[in-house]
Amino acid sequence: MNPLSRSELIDALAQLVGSAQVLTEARDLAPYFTDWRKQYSANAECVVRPANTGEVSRVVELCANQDIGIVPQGGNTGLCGGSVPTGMRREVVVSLSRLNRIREVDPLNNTITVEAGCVLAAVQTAAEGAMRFFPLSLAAEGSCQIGGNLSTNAGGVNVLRFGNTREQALGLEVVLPDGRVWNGLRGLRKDNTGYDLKQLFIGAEGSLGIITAAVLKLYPKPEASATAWIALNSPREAVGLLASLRGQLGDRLVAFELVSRRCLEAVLVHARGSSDPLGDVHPWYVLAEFADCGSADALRANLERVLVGCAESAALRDAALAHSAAQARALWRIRESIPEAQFSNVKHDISVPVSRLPEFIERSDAALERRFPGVTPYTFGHIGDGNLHYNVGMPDAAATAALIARRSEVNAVVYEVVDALGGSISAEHGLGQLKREEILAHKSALELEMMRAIKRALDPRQVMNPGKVL
Ligand code: FAD
Ligand code: 2HG
Ligand code: ZN
Repeated sequence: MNPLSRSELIDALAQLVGSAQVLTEARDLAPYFTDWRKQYSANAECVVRPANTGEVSRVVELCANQDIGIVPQGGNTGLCGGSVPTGMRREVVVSLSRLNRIREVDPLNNTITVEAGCVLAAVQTAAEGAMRFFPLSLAAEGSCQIGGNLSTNAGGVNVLRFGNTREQALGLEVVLPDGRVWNGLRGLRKDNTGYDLKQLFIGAEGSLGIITAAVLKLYPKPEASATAWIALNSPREAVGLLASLRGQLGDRLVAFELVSRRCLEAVLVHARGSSDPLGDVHPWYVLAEFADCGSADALRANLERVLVGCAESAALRDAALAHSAAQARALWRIRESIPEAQFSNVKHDISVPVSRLPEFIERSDAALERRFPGVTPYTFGHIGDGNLHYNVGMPDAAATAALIARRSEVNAVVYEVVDALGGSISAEHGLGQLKREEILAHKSALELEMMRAIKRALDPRQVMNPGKVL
C-alpha cells in the first residue's frame, strides 16, 4: 500500500469517525500531545476520537496498514510519558474519551461492564447507584479513565484491602494491533480454560492493543467508615502499627498511607484551605481508613480502643479521628494534594517488601545525602502495599532543577537500594518512556526475552504505542 500523505490520512480517518472527531488544529492538539507533568511533548499526525469499538477497530486497521504508530490515550494523567506521542515516527493519538457508556450493572453477579473511556469517578458513582462499591480510588479519579487504569494496572489507596486494578478485572474487550476485536467480556470468577489472556493487556500500557471495554468486580457497599490521622516517630513504627491494626481489625483496615512532615508542609503551602490536623509538629504521619458494617460510631469506638492499645508499643505521638464526612474529606485532601504540592522533583515509584520499607528509607536517605548534600526527599505513599513515592528535590527551585539534570545519578543511588532489598523500580505508574531504558538493568535477560516474544506475537508490525515499555 502506498503511504498516505498527512491530508490523505486525515481524510481517510474522517471517513471512519466523522471529520469533527479528527483533530488537526494546533490549539486542539496541544492537550493530547503533552503529558500531565509536562515532561514529554511531541507532535503526531492528528488525534482521532472514535465513538465505539467498531470505529476503534477500523482506525487501528487503517493505521496498522499504513505502518503508523498508534498511541492510545485515556485521561492523560499517566506519570511516565506513556500516553503521548514520542515523535520518533508517524503516529496517531487515539483518544478513548467518547467510549464512555456504562454497558451493564449486574448486582447479583456483582459486576459492572464499562467502556474504556469511562472516567473512574463515573464508574464509582454507577456502582453506588446499584448499592455496590467499586474500590479503585486515586487522586486523579476525576479525570483518569478505566481503560488507562487497566492499562497501567493502577494501584491507588485501597490496594491493601482490595488489590490493584488487575484484581478488579474479570473480562476485557480489546482491539488487537491489526484491528481485530477480541471479545473477552466474561463476568466469571472461575474460568480455567487455558491462558488468562486478559492479563497480557492489563499493565501493558497500550503496547499490545487498545482496551475498549471491561467487566469489573463490584463489592458490598460498606455501611460505616472511619478515618484516622496518626502521628509517629518513624516509618519503622508505621510498619509496626500496620501489623497491629491488621492483626486486630483485619480487613476493616482499607487504606494505610504514609506522609512525611515535609510532604504535609508542601501541602499546607500549596492547597488553599488545608490545615495541620494536629496541634504539634511531628516527623511522620499515617492516614488510615477503616470500613465495616454496622454504625460509624461503633467502628470509631472500636478504632479508638485499638489505637489506645497500640499507643505504647507503636510509639504513637498523637492521633485525630474524623468525626464527620467533611473532616474525613479534609484529611484525604491533604494526602491527595501531595502530587501537585511537590510537582517538580526526581520521581520514584518503588516497592519493596513492607517489612523492608523502613530500611529502604533509611538507606536511600543516607546514600542520597552523601552524594547530594542537602537533598530533600518527599516520602509518602502506599506503605501498606510496600509502595513508596520517594520524590527527590533540593531546598530551592534552582538546585532542584540542577538535580533533575542529574536524574540518572539520583536514580542509580535509589535503585541500588531497591535492588538490594528485592524491590521494583515501578510499583504503580509503569514504564512508559520514563523508565523504558532503565528497566533493562532491572529485569533478567530471560524476562526481557519473554516480554519481547509476547510483543512480537501480538504486534509483529510494532505499531502499538511505539517507544513505550520496551
Ligand atoms: P493515560 O495517562 O491516558 O494512559 C496511561 C497509559 O495507558 C498509556 O500508556 C496509554 O497509552 C495507555 N492507555 C490508556 N487508555 C488505554 C486503553 N483504553 N487501551 C490501551 N491502552 C491505554 N497511579 C496509580 O497507580 N496510583 C495512584 O495513586 C495514582 N495517583 C495519581 C494522582 C495524580 C494527581 C495523578 C496526576 C496521577 C496519578 N496516578 C496514579 C497515575 C495515573 O492516574 C494512572 O496511571 C491512571 O491509571 C492513568 O489513567 P489515564 O486514563 O489517565 O491513562
Ligand atoms: C499518588 O499516590 C500517585 O498520589 C502520585 O501515585 C505520586 O506524585 C507522585 O509521585
Ligand atoms: Zn501512588
